[in-house]
Amino acid sequence: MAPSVSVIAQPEHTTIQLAKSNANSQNGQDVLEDYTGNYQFAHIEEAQVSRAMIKRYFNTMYERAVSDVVIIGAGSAGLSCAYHLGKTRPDLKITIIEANVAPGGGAWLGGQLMTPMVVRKPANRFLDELNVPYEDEGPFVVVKHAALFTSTILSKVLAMPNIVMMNATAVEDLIIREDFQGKQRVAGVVTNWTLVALNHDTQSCMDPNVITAPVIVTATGHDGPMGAFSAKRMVSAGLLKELGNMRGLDMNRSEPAIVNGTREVIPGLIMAGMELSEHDGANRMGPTFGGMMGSGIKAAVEALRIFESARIVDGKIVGFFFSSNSFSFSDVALLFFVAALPRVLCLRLDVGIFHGLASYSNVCPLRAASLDRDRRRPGSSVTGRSARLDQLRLRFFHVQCVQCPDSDSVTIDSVCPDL
Ligand code: AHZ
Repeated sequence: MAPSVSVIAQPEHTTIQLAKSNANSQNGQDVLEDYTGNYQFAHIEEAQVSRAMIKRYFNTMYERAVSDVVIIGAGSAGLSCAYHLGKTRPDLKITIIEANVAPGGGAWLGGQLMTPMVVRKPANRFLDELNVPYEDEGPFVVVKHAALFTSTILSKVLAMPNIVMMNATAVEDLIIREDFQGKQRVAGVVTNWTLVALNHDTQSCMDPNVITAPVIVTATGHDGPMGAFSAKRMVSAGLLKELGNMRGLDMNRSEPAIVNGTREVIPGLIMAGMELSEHDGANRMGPTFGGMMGSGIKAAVEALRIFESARIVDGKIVGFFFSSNSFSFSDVALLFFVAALPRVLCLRLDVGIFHGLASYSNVCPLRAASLDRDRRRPGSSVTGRSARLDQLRLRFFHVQCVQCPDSDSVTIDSVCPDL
């Protein structure tokens, strides 16, 4: 139980009390913001500090053991993804895992340790959204210090109630298992304190922790001591034949290639930022950051697409709904063909009926229910107007054999059992 604290009246409109105070020092609990040598803090027990951190941190770990989205890496791509996703879907539990003590990746500086950050248009719109000022140079803009972008986006991301970040924590492995369709799916991350992860060669086995999530965004940067982590793991797990390897610098090719190529590289795993250059064999862009912002936002858009189309139970995808976004053009073309097939066959049946041909087999497997029940029996026949109606209906029936002596009468020889 925290001891009660009495706050000595402070002057209005300022937190700084310059006048000498008459602090009540009976129980040592008085606080005073006085910069003339009498500044007094509330008394505290050391264990209170420990408990305040432990309770919150481990509650977070407990709650986030099943997350909605895990973002691996808090560089410019990972943070841009977190911002867009967290803002668009405040209901999603988004957990960022960052191996370094300081989040931000390489975005604390521009190029060659210089501070200004160059962002090509139209990615300056993201800076507008974040309220990060810049100088306009025509095709690109310049933020006076890269840290202004990174500290701003970090503060906005961390202020979102649905986002938590665990830094000094490394993703050591991926959870890869069969999904409800029998396909290999990335279903979570395997984590450890980074200092532990860096010492597996010096200590005996130090087992990790896990976080499951239906969607993982990996944005671990290009190859380095930790970088391109998931791309490399895909290779060692046999899910990718080999790394494409980052190509030489070409700003004009690389930035659109990374943004447009940001995608779900294997079920459950969306890859963003420079990690994708290692996966795809794309060019690097060097010190221009619009591509990272665009790629992060595209990763968020891809994640949202999955959430719109998937049925998720306890952090696992158990099925998919139909959604216009979840189909490619070739999927739609295939569906159209499959849907049209029975009609094409039925057309043959109609033509056959009107030419008085004897019989057709297994023609139309659809819409059996629309045939009157008493006419679904073998041997039943109809003539006149009804026959014409039935001829139309028969386009959709699962009829094994139809006798058609003339265009005005239809006799059903036999009917499939499921009618
Ligand atoms: O610490 C890494 C960094 O903050 C973190 N990370 C890497 N492996 C991890 C792991 N677990 C947890 N196993 C991990 N975190 O991922 C972050 C990557 O940030 P980054 O700035 O290196 O990558 P980015 O893709 O966001 O931005 C790349 C910026 C570059 S590199 C480049 C060039 O070389 O040409 N140009 C630009 C703009």
